[in-house]
Amino acid sequence: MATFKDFRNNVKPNWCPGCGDFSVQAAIQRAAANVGLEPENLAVISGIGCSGRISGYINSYGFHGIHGRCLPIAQGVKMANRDLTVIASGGDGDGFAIGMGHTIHAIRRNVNLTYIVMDNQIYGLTKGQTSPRSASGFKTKSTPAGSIESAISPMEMALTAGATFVAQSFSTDLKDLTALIEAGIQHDGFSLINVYSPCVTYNKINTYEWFKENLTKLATIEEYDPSNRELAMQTLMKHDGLVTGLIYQNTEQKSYQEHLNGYAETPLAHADLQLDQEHFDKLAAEFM
Ligand SMILES: Cc1ncc(C[n+]2csc(CCOP(=O)(O)OP(=O)(O)O)c2C)c(N)n1
Ligand code: SF4
Repeated sequence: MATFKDFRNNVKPNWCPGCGDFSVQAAIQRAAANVGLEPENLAVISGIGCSGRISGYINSYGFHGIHGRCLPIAQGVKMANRDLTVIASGGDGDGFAIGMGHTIHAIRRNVNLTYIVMDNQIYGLTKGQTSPRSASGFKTKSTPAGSIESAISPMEMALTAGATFVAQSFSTDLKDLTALIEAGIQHDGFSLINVYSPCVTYNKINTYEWFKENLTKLATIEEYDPSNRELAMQTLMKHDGLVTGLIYQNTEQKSYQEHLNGYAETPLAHADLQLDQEHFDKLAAEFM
């Protein structure tokens, strides 16, 4: 049986020392081993950004896609090969700016995969511009007088889009984050896990200390019930989204695959797709 070490490869991450993304990488590796996967059972699909490099740092199948497009690729991989556990991952810019259309539709489509967003509330790779997760007033090179836009609330957005699994974590809470990723992998449907993952180089506001002071663990809220969508929304609004833990899970709703009429028993990846001569000639004739 694989251990988390089997999900390591020999590529040294070039994240800045102290970047929150290191813990997310470790949590994915631990969760994959804890749920009994072998490296050949896992595909990690990422977008572009510092966070997007993660697919290259895990010993599994991987695809480093294009900016904001990890979800279309990840959904395609899962539809073509249901035997793979698929994790999509990227930054808050990747998922909530250029990729937001894909994020909302992937949530409501409910394909069985886990989407992990490394939310540092800034664009890291391009050297520190405002992201849709930056608070209004946030000063960066792209907003020297402070951002005049308000920040997106991804967890509230996910609930309204019909999400069946919504969770949030903080990268230093390795144990909690690992458990949430395990639960996300085991959830039969689309799971969104937003991870506060500080950018120590460009975001001097939302630091490790800032999160420690401002985050509330749902486990400490008496009578919190993650199956209650209304309570989840109220709690998010009350805490300005700054909560960690399993926010909402709906185990009743079927995944996209289960709904799909005619979804073949044999995954496309294992099907014999070779055309015999007769079929090839017939197809070719259509283009003559
Ligand atoms: C189509 C396209 N638009 C813009 C870019 C430039 N770009 C690369 S990464 C990035 C944002 C990175 O921020 P985020 O997704 O939050 O990830 P982080 O680097 O913070 O982990 C941008 C705008 C690009 N590579 N491709
Ligand atoms: S720039 Fe920020 S997000 Fe990128 S590796 Fe460095 S600390 Fe991490």
